[in-house]
Formats: sequence, structure tokens, C-alpha cells
Amino acid sequence: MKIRKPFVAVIGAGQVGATTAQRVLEKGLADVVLFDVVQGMPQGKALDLMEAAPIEGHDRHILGANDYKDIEGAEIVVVTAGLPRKPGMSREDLLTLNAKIIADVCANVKKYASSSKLIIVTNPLDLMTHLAFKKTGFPETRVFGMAGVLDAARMRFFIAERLELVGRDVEAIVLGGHGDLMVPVSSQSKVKNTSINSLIPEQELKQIEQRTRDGGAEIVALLKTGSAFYAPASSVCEMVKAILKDEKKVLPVCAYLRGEYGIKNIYFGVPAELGRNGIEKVVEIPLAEEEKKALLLSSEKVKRGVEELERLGL
Ligand code: TXD
Repeated sequence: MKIRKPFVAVIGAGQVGATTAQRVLEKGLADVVLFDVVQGMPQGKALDLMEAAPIEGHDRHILGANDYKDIEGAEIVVVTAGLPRKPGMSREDLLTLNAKIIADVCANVKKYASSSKLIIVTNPLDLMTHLAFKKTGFPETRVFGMAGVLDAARMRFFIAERLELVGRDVEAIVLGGHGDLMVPVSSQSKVKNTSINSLIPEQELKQIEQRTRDGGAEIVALLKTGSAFYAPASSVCEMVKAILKDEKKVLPVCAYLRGEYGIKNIYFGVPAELGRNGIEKVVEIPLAEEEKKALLLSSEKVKRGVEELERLGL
């Protein structure tokens, strides 16, 4: 299948990778190269997706690949490659295994797509994004992670459900590290310019914030095997669209900080403008005192993670 530029390369053709490919194609955003180390699997998924095209009515192409050469010249590389935690495996074991995968992916991205924008999805998100930044040596404007768009979408849905509204009419923002210390920013959440604080009683809002923090775990518990992928894929696609269409849209992105929000030298979830060049600008928004404190606490956890990466020599 002939791939036309600008195209998106998706590394890892599992649940999130394949669904991201599907969304990019079916929204007509770009052609896609879907790469995986498992032989035949990305080709099978690519063929299946092409066979859906006559019905879906798009004219995009997708190529399944086991050879990194096929990602040559990609405009955006989305990295979903990784292993899930298995029974008996420690967090540290998983960190080491996924770090090795990210290092291998980065070596190939450097070789074949050295001017691409890199969107990291693999967990632990903030640390894998940090590692990708180090391993590629790309400027920080071209290496960032996806988490905040997903966490905010979850919060938007929970607010919409509570107020019996449509999710797209709700604005919400979630900042910080992608984990149990993420910071849902209720002070900036709105429905058509009305602050959420005046629509939902504080106690209920706290419950929505907690459900947002536990959003990933809630789905894992229901699915029993694997983790969320529909909303994660939509979130990646939103970022891909902002870049390809040079929207300069402000989205919560895992970005490298150099003192913004009083935090530096780590990758952390903050609002950032996404456009053709990747991160065009990190945006500082006003926060309530409590939110500022929560953000600093979350940043301490990410810092400890970066120290662990260094201690493990990764
Ligand atoms: O908000 C977020 N950032 C996240 C992160 C939301 C959802 C999922 N999140 C994480 O993404 C999740 O914890 C995992 O670390 C990744 C991918 O999740 P997915 O659900 O797609 O996992 P799968 O289905 O197991 O797919 C992973 C694929 C699988 O096909 C492997 O064969 C492949 O990765 N894989 C590799 N591809 C390329 N290169 C190497 N080395 C490799 N190793 C495994």
C-alpha cells in the first residue's frame, strides 16, 4: 500500500495503537504506518482497516510493518509499544522492560524519522516520555506525552453525566503526573462559561475528581484483561489533529518544564499549545492555592521516578 506524506507512524499495534490508527484514518487526517514486532499482526490489522474503507468512505492508506524502514519520513510517531504488568512482576521490573522497549523504538525513530514529532503513550507515561527525550536527543518541543487529554475527557464525561449534558459542552482540565496524584483543576472547569463550582456541590465535585484519578483503574477492573483504549486513542488523535492541522490548540500535554509552575527538568502534565512544530508554547493558567500544592506534590513523585530511572542506569 503506497503511503503518502505527511503520514503518522504508530509503534505498537495493540489495543491503543490499532484504535489510534483507525481513528486517524477514519477521520481522514493522514495515512498511517502501523508497526509492531509481532510478525503479520500489524499487516492483518492494516488489511482489515483497508477493507472497512469502502464502507467508511475515507481514502486514506495504511501499511502494516515489521521493518522500521517503513516509518522513514514520518511526520508524527505515536509510541504505544510496551508490555503490561504481569502477576509477580514489580513496578521496577516493568519500568526496566518498558524502558528497554522505548530505547529500541527511539534508536529507530532517530534513524528513520529524525524530524518527527514524538507522542509517547506507553506507561509509566511521564518517565517514558523523559526517557524518549534523552534517547532521541530531539528538542523538547518535539517529544511529549499523552495523558492529560484522556484524564480531562474522563472528567468531562463524569461532569456531563452528573449534569445530564453532552460531554463536548463541558470543559475540564487535568494537570500533573499521570497517576494517582494527577490534579483535576475544578477551578478552571466550565460548562458554557459557567464555572463548575457553581453547578455541582463541593462534596460531589470531590467525588468526580477522585473518580477521574481512578479512571484507568475503574476500566481495568471491569475489563479484567488489558486497559482502556477507545478514549486513549481518541485523545492521541486529538493531539495528532492539532499538529497536522497546525491548530495551535491548547491541550493538557506531558511537556518538559523549565520553571513553569515553579517546576523544572521533568516531564509533567501542563496546558500547551500544539501546532505544526509540536509544542509551540507551555501555557500557565491561574490555579487555586490547593491546586498549586497538589501540583507540587505530584511533581515530587515524578522527580523521584526520574531519580529511579537514573539509579537503574536507564
Ligand atoms: O494515558 C495514557 N498514556 C495511557 C497509556 C492510556 C492507555 C494505555 N496506556 C499505556 O499504553 C499502557 O499502559 C501500555 O503501556 C501502552 C499500550 O497499551 P495497549 O493497551 O495498546 O497495550 P497492548 O495491546 O499490549 O499493545 C502493546 C503492543 C503489542 O502489540 C506489542 O506486541 C507491542 O506493543 N510491542 C512492541 N512494539 C514495537 N516494539 C517493541 N519492542 C515492542 N514490544 C511490544
